[in-house]
Amino acid sequence: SAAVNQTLGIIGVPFGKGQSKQGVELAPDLLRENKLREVLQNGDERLVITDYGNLEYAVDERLLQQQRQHYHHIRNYAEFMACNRALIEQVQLMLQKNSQFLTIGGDHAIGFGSVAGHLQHTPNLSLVWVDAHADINLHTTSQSGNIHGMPVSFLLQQLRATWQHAALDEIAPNCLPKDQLVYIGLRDIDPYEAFILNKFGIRYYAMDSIDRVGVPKIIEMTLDALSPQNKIHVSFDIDALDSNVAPSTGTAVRGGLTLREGISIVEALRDTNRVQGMDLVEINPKLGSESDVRSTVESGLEILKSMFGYRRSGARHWSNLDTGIL
Ligand code: B3U
Ligand code: MN
Ligand code: MN
Repeated sequence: SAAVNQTLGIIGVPFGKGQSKQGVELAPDLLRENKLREVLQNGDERLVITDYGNLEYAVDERLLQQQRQHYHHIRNYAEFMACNRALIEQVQLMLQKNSQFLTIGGDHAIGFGSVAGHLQHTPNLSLVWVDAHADINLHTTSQSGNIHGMPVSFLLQQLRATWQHAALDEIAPNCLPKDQLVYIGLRDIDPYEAFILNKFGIRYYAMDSIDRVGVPKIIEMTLDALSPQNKIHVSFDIDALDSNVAPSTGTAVRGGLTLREGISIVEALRDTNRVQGMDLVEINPKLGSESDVRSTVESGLEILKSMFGYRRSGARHWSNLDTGIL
């Protein structure tokens, strides 16, 4: 049979404590039940998929103490850290054995551990954060106290100092330079987040710039901004998509990406052959009607299959076919 040239590790992270709505923790198993593996495989035997199941973690006294002493004003700090600490290890394990990995949330709080684990394996990393939200609050700026609105602040050199009691230098010494981050799809930015984005000159393409210049130009500018030698991590929040194609999510926002725009973004990034890690987060099957859940899951699977296998322009795996019939 054909030579293997792509290996993909999958980890489910059923973590929902970064926000307050029940249900996000069900998404990894729901995607599996909806044929995640078959969709990604897409008949191409050169892709070898290993599913590592769902992440487990344990909270310890040290984290509870950090929470009590320094972070009691935000919700579930200790659980957040325990989960992400485990994810940082898991991602490195997956990258030792696979050419790519996929992290399925859960809420976007796990974006910290997924990207941080990636950075520990591959220090020269760029991050594309596709989201309606910037998720860059500090514990001192968050209005909601929800940690899924803060993961990016744990990743950036210039912001992690605000988490000085979190021992980040122990669990994730490598961090992301601010010029290697690009946001796409933003349309619900808190005032203090806007201040942070502008103060540090972080590149972000909100929906208005996508409307003005279109997705191809946005991708061109994104890739121009990122180091061409770097591997890429794509953290995809399902709420980046318009709520008409992804209604079952905790903070749906209208006026988002069409499914085709979402697919175009993912295809263009994947065509760089530099995407080494991806997250898909914030699908919540407890929100909306049965048909809302179905369309949200289907949209999520379309996004994933465009990253890992399927091409709208036709099969890429002719080498698997019996071409002798012609
Ligand atoms: N920026 C707000 C809202 C929010 C962030 N991420 C989501 N919602 N999904 C916050 O709570 O920090
Ligand atoms: Mn998010
Ligand atoms: Mn979001």
